[in-house]
Amino acid sequence: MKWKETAGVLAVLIVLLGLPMMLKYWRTVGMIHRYPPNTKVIRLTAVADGGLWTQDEIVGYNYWWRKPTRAGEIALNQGDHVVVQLHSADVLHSFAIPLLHIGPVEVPAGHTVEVAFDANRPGDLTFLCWQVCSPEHSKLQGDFIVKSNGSEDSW
Ligand SMILES: [Cu+2]
Repeated sequence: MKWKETAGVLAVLIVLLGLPMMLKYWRTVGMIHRYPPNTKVIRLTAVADGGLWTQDEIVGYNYWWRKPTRAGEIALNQGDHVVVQLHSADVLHSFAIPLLHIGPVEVPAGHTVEVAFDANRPGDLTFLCWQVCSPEHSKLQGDFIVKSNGSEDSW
C-alpha cells in the first residue's frame, strides 16, 4: 500500500503549492481584467521606515531585510487611464494628488485602496502621503511624469 501513501503526500503537496499560486494568479491576472482595456494599473505601497512609496511587492521579509525601491518618478503617457492600487506595509498612511484634487484617502495597513484618474495633460503630478505617519513622513512623495502626445496643454 506504499503507492497510496505516495499519492496522499502528492495530493497534500499539490494543495500546498497550488493554492498560493492560484491566489497569486487571481490577484495579478484576475484583478487586472476588472478594468477597462488600456488601463494602466500601478501598485504603490507606503513604507514608513525610510519614508517611501514603492512599486515593489512588500511580503514581510523584504520590509526588514532589503530596502524597497523608492518610486520617485513614474512615467505615464498622456491619455493613459490610470488606476493606482494603494497599500500600506505598516501604519496608517494616506494618499493624495493635490493638483487633481484627489484625496487625501486613507490607506490602512492590510487593505487595498484604489484611486483612478485620467492623465489627459502632460506634466508632473506630485503624489504624497497626507497623514503624519512617521518621522520620515515628508519623504513619502513622488511624481507621475506624464509625457506629452503633442498637445500643448499642461496641468
Ligand atoms: Cu505619511
